[in-house]
Amino acid sequence: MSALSDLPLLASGKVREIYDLGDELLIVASDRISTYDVVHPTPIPDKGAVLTGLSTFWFQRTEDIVANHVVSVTDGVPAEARGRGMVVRKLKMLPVECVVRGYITGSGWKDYQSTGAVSGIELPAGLRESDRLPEPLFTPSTKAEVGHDEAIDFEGAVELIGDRELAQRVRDVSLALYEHAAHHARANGIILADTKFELGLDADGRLTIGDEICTPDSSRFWPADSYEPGRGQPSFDKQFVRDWASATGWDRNPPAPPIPDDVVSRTREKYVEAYERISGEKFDAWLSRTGAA
Ligand code: Q0Z
Repeated sequence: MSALSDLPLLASGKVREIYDLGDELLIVASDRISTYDVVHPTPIPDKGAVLTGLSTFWFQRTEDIVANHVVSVTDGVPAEARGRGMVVRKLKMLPVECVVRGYITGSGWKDYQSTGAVSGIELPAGLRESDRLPEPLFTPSTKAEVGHDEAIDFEGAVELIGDRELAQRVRDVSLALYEHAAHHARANGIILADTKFELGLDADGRLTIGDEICTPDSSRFWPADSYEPGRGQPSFDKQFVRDWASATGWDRNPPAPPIPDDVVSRTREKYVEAYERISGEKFDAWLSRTGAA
């Protein structure tokens, strides 16, 4: 039994850690939450387990589309990370973020307003903020070490990947993953507006999806029942925190304020609801299955 604190930390993100297990890696999703790109000092209990449970659900459901990096969510996961931890195979990650957009929002909406195009793809005139796109778009970006990723077009992805046929497979796999997940989420009352995948090559050179897949941290989840184009949409998971944080007058610069108990509790419920709507099983079943509770 290894304790997390004894493992070599390979990388630390705003809300996750990766540890080196030798031949494999351990990814641990924390309960930390960010709004406006800044992490709050208050955790959301079970957020990490919800995200890992959702990734596990999607990885299983998309094995026919592309291989994934999952080894185990039980064996090899230290007790303190159960439910939040995933043992994965080491991949050689491709140097592009594989973004797919089904709706026009965020930086895609900004780019459309200034140029009429997103990722070099011309779009029809007259789209409103949050409109569903005529078809989902592959809109890759660079992987910035610090700061924000930079949007590129498909030719930019071909150059970075260095192999046109591989870049085409990356685009086709990304679109197929999004179409699958967005259809399933929509049937369960959640609009998956956009999402970001990280693909790599395994030891045999096989295209493989790593990292996380279609979680609320790598995607925009919108409640379908309040969807209304022509404005920004509320976040399924983070809206209570955003509304509360805005109302405090916080200027969105670090440090983020501590989150009050009632906002923490309502936000936790939204994450659990997202897990249950999408997976079709009680969140407690995930915690039991992984030995977390
Ligand atoms: C993913 C990241 C995180 C910080 C490296 N299977 C893999 N093989 C090789 N590398 C990665 C993976 Cl998942 C890998 N990241 C992103 C994740 C914390 C950065 F949890 N970095």
